[in-house]
Amino acid sequence: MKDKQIEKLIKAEEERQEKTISLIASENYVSDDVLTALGSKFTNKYSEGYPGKRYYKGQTFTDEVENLCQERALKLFKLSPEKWSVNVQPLSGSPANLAVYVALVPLGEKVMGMSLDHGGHLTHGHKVSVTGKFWHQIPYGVNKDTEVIDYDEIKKIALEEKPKMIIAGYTAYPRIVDFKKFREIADDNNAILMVDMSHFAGLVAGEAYPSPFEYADIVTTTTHKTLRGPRSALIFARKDKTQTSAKGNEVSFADLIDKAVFPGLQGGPHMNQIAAVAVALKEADTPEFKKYAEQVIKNAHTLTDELKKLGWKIISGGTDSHLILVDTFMGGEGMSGAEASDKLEKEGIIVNKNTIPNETRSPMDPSGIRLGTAGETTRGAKEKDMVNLAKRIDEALRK
Ligand code: DSN
Repeated sequence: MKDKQIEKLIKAEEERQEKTISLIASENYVSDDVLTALGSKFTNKYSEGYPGKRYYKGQTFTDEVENLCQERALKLFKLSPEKWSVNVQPLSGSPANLAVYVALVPLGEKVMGMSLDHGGHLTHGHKVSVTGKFWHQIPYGVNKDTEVIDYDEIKKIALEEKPKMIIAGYTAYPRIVDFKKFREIADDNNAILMVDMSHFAGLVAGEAYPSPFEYADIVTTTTHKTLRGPRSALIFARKDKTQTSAKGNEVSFADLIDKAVFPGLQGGPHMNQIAAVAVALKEADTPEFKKYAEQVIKNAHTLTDELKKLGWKIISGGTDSHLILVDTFMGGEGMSGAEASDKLEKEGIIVNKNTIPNETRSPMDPSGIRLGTAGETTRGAKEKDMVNLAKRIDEALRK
């Protein structure tokens, strides 16, 4: 590179990644092919619109790449193009979720999402996010004692509040979500069911975690977590679902979402990113990826068990996914999540501090840390490595 300053920083970051262990549950390591597509000359091209309906000329190959990305996304999640559409243009997870709200939920209406400290995402209606400013969040959480979702409680809240949309799928919830129960609750209240599968999309692709598609109206996902693609997002919509427009016409959710993404919220899609997503979707549609997804969960189980043996409190008592939430504060006997993540970084283990259910501290200095096994599994880690890793984590935290 001619720009030596940036070249140096790229090299330094590469070295940092090589020398450290990332247990950040939302991170992963992409293939060289994904990087090649990301760094390709598709980045030079403006393509506002959708395949066959662009505003600028010169779209022969952008159309092909976007169509291919859509086909691969539907195929990976076993969806029929007659029944489902997918928008591959959202720049990342937050804009994808925002586009769904813009498309389907009138301003000021109620959206029911898990509260942040229980594992929900900011864009599920938290007050600091635009989704909580323009829409009214009805929060739900996990049971105080079991720390898992209490479906009866959600049913009760939904009946009282009658939200327009219910959101399932979280950013710091380690357990399997019962999408069927969410469907029943949504049906009882005539609500739209949106599943944000960002964290576990790769596990769904690898058939290691239940698929939400049988039950959801809308599924959003980022592509860079367990799915192991570049930073981007997808919005899937059931084609038979419609809403009545102001003019009295029935408009499909899919059309409303396409319009919300472009021209509602975004301009030209990042075609290099879409090409890279297409590469990752093909990589995820292989027997190797299925083995990978299974190993991610095996590793998470081993890491959880070993940490428990070493005396650490695991929220909900375990995990069914790649994600583990550790209560490091333990009611004052331990340390805050900020202190824990600092101690681990000194030993080359990168994690994020995280709130825990019924948090008593602040999000900047919460009671826990969140761990994930997606990245280390990509690097080839197996159960025995998790046993060693748990020991390293324990030693670092007790220093
Ligand atoms: N930052 C992502 C995560 O860590 O889960 C979500 O936006």
